[in-house]
Amino acid sequence: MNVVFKPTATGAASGTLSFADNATGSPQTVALSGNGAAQPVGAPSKPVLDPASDSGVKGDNITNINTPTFTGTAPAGTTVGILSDGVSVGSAATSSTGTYSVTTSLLADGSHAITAQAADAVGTLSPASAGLSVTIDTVAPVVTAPVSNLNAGSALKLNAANFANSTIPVTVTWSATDASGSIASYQLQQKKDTLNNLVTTTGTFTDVSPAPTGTSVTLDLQMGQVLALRPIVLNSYTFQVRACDVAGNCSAFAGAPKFQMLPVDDSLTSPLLNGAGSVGYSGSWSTGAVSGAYNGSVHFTTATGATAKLNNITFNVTADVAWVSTRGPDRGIATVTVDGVTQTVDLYAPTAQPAQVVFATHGLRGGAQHQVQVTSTGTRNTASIGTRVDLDSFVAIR
Ligand SMILES: [Ca+2]
Ligand SMILES: [Ca+2]
Repeated sequence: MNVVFKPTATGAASGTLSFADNATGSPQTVALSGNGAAQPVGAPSKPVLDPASDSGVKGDNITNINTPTFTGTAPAGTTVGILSDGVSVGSAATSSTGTYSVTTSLLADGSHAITAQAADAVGTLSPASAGLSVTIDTVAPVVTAPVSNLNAGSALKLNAANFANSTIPVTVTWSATDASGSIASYQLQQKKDTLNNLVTTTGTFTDVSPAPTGTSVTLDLQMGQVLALRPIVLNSYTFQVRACDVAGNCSAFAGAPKFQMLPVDDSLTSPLLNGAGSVGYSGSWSTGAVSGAYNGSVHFTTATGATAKLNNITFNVTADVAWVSTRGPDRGIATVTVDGVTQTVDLYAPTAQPAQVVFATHGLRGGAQHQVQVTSTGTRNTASIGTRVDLDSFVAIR
């Protein structure tokens, strides 16, 4: 019989070997001693961030869970330690089937190189595993409140059966920043309150669908109506937006002040509602039907220097005013003056285009008076065959 004494732990080791037989003096014992050499321990597999610890987008290893769990495989009987940037942040025994699962202590926000290292029963360490880059992000984006603007170059969508349901494009814009990640999504919500024939209906916030993919979206908002011999319909809109980053952190909603959409039709030569606008004309203006115009008709002039001025309007919040007109082959050039600043608007187009937003001014200060006036110049684009200038409506968000 041959017996081999081979200590597996590092350093001096001893033992006894006993022989038992039926002879006198049995058992006989032989002392054993020797020096053990360290047995290599295999490196664990590269750590995997447990999907339950990978918040927001799955599989991107960007998470807001700052005590994440990592899993992998390692030699059975070992203890696996997880290191973040080389510093131990947790350990656990490897299962009998050679798997490990370690939940770390708190990791600071930022990017970390995560490695695993196994130790056997006597503390012999394996090489470190391959590293996994993980980003901890617990900070939500910061988002600004949305701003709503009317747009020159857009057009109304007329509802001739019910002008109050005609719409005007409004561009809602906001901004967002995220310190350590990137923005994954926005949630824009709209609330519409309606005053219809003296009855107020208060809306609730609902998501604008589809959800915006950028920081701006253009929506067709119902204009309402302030027209003689019709029920007054005034819509007020409130927008709020929040941003969520790829780690799943969402900002609070940032809300804009409620604004009212106020159409001031050309027909309103005196105010129907206190502060809700009218148009003051000077010079020679006529009225006429235009198919596709708001309320079906416009004021128009070819007289040089004839003016149409937005009067009797109260601006409650930072406001925009749009001038809605007709473009066409016989339309001329007008100027628009806002608080003393004058711009030129050419109404020529090769084909007739009613209900066009030909001008919009932005950011009129709330609580202040503002002068908005259209002036016919009596001039025209060389392509035009006329100098006619139409006032279909002013529209304010106020
Ligand atoms: Ca993630
Ligand atoms: Ca009109």
